[in-house]
Amino acid sequence: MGTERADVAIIMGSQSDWATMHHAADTLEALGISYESRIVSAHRTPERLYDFARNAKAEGFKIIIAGAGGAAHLPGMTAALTALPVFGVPVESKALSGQDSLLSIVQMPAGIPVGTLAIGKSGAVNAALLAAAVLALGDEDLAERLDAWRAEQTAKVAEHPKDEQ
Ligand code: RP5
Repeated sequence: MGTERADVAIIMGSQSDWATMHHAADTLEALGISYESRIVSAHRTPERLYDFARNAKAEGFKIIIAGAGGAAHLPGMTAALTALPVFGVPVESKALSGQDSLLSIVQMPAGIPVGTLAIGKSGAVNAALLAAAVLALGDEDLAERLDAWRAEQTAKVAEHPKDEQ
C-alpha cells in the first residue's frame, strides 16, 4: 500500500530483515490496513531513526512494528522517542538464531515498553495481527475483517490428520 497517512509503520534495521518483515506487511495487506515500510538502522542511520521516531505521530502513524536482529536496539530506541505503541519483532540472526535479537528486544527496563513478539515469521505475522486488534478497537469494519480472518484460519484446521506423501 504505502498511502501518505498509513496507520502502521513497519521499520527494520536492514534490507536483510525484509525477508522476515514482509510477512507483517502481507498480513496487514490481507486485513486491508494501510502501512508503510522503511529501513531505519539504529546504528547505521541514527539520524534517520531520530527523524522517523520523533515525527511518526505527526505523520499519522498509530502503531509501529520494528524488526531487527542481533544487538537489536531499534525497537527500544524507537519506543524511547515516541509514545506510539511499538511492537518488536526479533529477526533470526545467523550467529545465535535470533536469541540475541529476542533478548535484546524483550528486556526493556521499566518505563519504556516494547511489545515483543516471537522470533522470525511468527513474530512478524503476529505483530501485524496485534496491530490489527488494537486498530479494530476503533474501527468496526476492521474488527469484522479480523474476525473473518480468524474464522478462516479456524476453518482450515482439519479434525483428523492424514498421511503425508
Ligand atoms: C541488524 O543487523 C539488522 O536488523 C539485521 O537483522 C542485522 C544484520 O544486518 P545486515 O548486516 O544484513 O545489514 O542491524
